[in-house]
Amino acid sequence: NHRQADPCWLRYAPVDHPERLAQYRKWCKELVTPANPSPLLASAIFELHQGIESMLHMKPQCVAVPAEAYSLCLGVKGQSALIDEALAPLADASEDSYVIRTISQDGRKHLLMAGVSERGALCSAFHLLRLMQMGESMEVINMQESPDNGLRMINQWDKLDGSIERGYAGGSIFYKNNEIPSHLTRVHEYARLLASTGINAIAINNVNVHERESWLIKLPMLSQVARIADIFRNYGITVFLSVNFASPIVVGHLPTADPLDEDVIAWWKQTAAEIYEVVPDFGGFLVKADSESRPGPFTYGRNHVDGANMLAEALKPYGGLVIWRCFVYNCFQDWRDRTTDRAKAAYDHFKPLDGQFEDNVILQIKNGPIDFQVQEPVSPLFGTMPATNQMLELQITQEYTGQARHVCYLVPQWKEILAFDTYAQGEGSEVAKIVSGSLYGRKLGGVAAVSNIGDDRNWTGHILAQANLYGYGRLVWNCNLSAEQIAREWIALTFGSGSTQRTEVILNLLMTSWLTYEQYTAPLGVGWMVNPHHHYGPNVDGYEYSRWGTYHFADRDGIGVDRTVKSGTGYTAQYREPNASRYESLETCPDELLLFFHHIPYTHRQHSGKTVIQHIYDTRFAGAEQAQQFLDAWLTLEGQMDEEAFENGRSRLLEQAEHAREWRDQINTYFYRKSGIPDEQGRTIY
Ligand code: GCW
Repeated sequence: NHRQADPCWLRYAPVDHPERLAQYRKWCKELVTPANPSPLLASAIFELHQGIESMLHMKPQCVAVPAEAYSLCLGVKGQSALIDEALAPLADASEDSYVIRTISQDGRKHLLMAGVSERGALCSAFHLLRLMQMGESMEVINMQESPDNGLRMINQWDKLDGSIERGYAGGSIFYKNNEIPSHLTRVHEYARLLASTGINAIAINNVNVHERESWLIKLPMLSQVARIADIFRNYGITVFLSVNFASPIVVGHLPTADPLDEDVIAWWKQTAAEIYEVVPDFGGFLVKADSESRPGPFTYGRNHVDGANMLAEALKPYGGLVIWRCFVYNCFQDWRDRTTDRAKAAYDHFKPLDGQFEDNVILQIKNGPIDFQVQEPVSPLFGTMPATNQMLELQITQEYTGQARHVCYLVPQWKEILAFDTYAQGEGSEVAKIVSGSLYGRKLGGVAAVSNIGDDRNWTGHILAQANLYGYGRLVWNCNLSAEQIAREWIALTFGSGSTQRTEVILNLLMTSWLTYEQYTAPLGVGWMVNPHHHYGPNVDGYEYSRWGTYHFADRDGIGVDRTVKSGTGYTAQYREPNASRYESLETCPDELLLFFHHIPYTHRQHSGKTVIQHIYDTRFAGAEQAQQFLDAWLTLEGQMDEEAFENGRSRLLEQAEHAREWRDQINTYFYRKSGIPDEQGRTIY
């Protein structure tokens, strides 16, 4: 794939508004920077040059001392009195904070982009370029920015053979044929894209670490990892590796990986020392252990604390972190067993361990108790471990939400998750405050998400899926941005800020897409109903008699999973009040999660007044209809964007519209056959 990759939201389209153009040109004649910029600052300077040249068709003069009446001025704390004064309000703020300010001095005007750290400065440069692309005035600016989350991380599920687990946009940009390729142009472009949204960490291999990937932590593979780390470092992004807990056996040829074994402990310490020789600012390990048949401490009768702390001690001298995933459950369940509830697993495993983890361990918790479904409650583990660092894990790649073939803008879902009140410290204990660390005053925390990019020219397969990658970075930097605000930014940066019709069509499509997807797929929070393995397309009983613990229990009378204390698995008790009672009672359980928490007759009336069966029919029809409207609306945009983008959207929305009808009919027919209850409106159910 030698064609140039899509620049996505870093298009830097020429400014065509004459007044804005004149104003921007006035400011951008001169760029004041330190004389010998570090590589990271050099990235910021390069980016400013590239952006200005492309948007304004002029080359800024790079100088150390301002000479013009107007100048841009990029710098870092400690560089000059001017910059330090501008940064004064950020004295206690995070390293990544920055200000953008216009100031007058000695009869000259400066537009300062100043970071507490170099990374902050880079973020400020990207911010200014974003303002220009959005057509904002540069005349008077006075803003300061601090990220809400310390770690703003991306997880790649890329494998050394070049494939990507749950990847829907081509092959890996990191690996090909079991090697790290000699040309890493796409990785460089990716670093720019991520840095521009505020991302500061990345784990570059799949959490399922098999034989080959286990060797990434050792030379000679490690020196290849270092090449990737070099690229990301220049964009302020720290590289992590996913590790195989059984590495001492697989790589070290020891007879055991027991975390309390002396030789194992020494092996990891030695390995950490070697890693930091080669990658001095290495971020640390991401670990999937004792999960879905991956090795872990359980094999040796040890627990997660033993496993995580052993690794944490090895990394501690170098400032490295252990990010330990909580996606731990019994994946060999017997469907006949109605007492085991997969939703309860993470809480049951980890809650009792609160306070025992080293302070450089962070627990990474998936947003929901099951697995990135289109609708599920927030994991009750958030906030229940006040003495443990916690991080939220989201999935940008749309494993269960249309796999980049359907449009599903996920920022609204992520907003709901972050805003969920756990009541951990009384009202106002939202997930956002738990994972940022602010609720319990913890230094480490943040958000990680599974990436949706591959080597497709447009990165994400579906052009509209770029909005999810962009939106993720923006949202975890600032959780208060609205989903609409982020969508509007993305649209302006990607398609241009003109044409309100184009903007409104795309905005409406994005903003309604999550609900639409939910409407024609699995109803009311029950989840799954997908084809096993690849998870694409309808299959109502696909997982019903499997070992994965993901059942809907539909019979002729009703459907849903009884997770109440009163008569079910007791899962609702894992929530604090008032959430526990709200979910426990049919009267107060929110409609959209009804079948996640309750097994109910088809004739049960929801709060909306509709019976469950009629709701299923109505929403399946509405969702499929809406998917068709997405396509119709997109077709009105022909000629309003480049041919390739238009065609990409057209063909994918066409598939979505067809496929939504397939979902509609399979779900409706299934429930009609089960219940025997006809549609009140007499529409065709096969
Ligand atoms: O959602 C499931 C996926 C697996 C994935 C696993 C996990 C990386 O189907 O492909 O493995 O979750 O998160 O570990």
